[in-house]
Amino acid sequence: MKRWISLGVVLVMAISLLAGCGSGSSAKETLYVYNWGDYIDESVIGDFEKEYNIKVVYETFATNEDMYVKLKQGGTKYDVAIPSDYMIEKMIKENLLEPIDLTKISTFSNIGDEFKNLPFDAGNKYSVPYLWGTVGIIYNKTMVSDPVDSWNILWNEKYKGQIVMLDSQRDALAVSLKRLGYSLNSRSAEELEAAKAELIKQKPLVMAYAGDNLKDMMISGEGAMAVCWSGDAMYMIGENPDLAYALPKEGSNLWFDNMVIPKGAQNVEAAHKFIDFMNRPEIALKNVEYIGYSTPNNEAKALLSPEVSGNKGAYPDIKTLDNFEVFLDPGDFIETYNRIWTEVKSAK
Ligand code: N2P
Repeated sequence: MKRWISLGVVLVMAISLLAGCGSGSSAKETLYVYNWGDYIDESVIGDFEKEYNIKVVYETFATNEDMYVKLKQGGTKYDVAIPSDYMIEKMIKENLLEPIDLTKISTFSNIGDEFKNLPFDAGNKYSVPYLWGTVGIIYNKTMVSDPVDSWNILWNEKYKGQIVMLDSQRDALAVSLKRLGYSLNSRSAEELEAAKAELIKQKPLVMAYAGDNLKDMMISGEGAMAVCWSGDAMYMIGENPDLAYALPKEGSNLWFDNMVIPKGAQNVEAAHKFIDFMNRPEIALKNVEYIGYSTPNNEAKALLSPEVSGNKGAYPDIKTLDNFEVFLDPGDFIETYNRIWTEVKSAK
């Protein structure tokens, strides 16, 4: 009797071992995705994994510059990344991207014309639109008594210790350049020096240079105003109705974040599937309803509540954004931007 039982145990063990081997040998396909922090509804990743039986390894970055350094130094295996306009322009020039086969992106037709074929990637040879927006000022109506219509308010002594700046090189310098009446794509060392001097002068008023954590500072009522991206503003207003979003009259940045396939990607096939999937109307809709950012996807936008799609903060008419500029890759002049930014950040 005992012998039969132990034989049975051995058999069961052998079968489960074999079954284990079976699933082990058909190792699941993997897709490596590199995106901004707080920039996706993670349930969408689960939906993709389930439908395609592909495991997604998802990692995040805080700025375009962080992402670039990581990809440039090599040794990464990202299949999809989501940089902004000027960084895509730079990466194309430096041969850091794989071409995208648009015949595999059937959902590309859902994208609005104003988001296709933009100068940083004419013909969308290397990138497919993901989200877009502006840079502006989020402020707390109960804490700010002055009108918020100019970048100047970020230099107002009255709000000392309650002003939050965006910890992002191009964005912070853009605020200072536009305030002085310069282009945010300036290639003048003098203009950048002037922008730097103003940011250093402003530092005693600044509560923090922050990234994704600025949302908490504003929602909690700790900060009176912050420079932020429009989608984050929509999210914050949803969490705290005392907040409002303003676009300064001096103009600002209009940006486009697109999905790309970095050179050296191991799973270009799955990358195409993911890019295609993200632009399905119901997926794009689920994603933007969760994060608050603006979709370039006409089909998804049509499914949004009129309250959201008609919100001028999230969906301004691009043609009316007069003094707005899209960032351009500064080429070699980037060294001046880098130096100026380091000097701003290290100034006491
Ligand atoms: C979200 C990052 C938004 C990127 N945390 C703006 N280009």
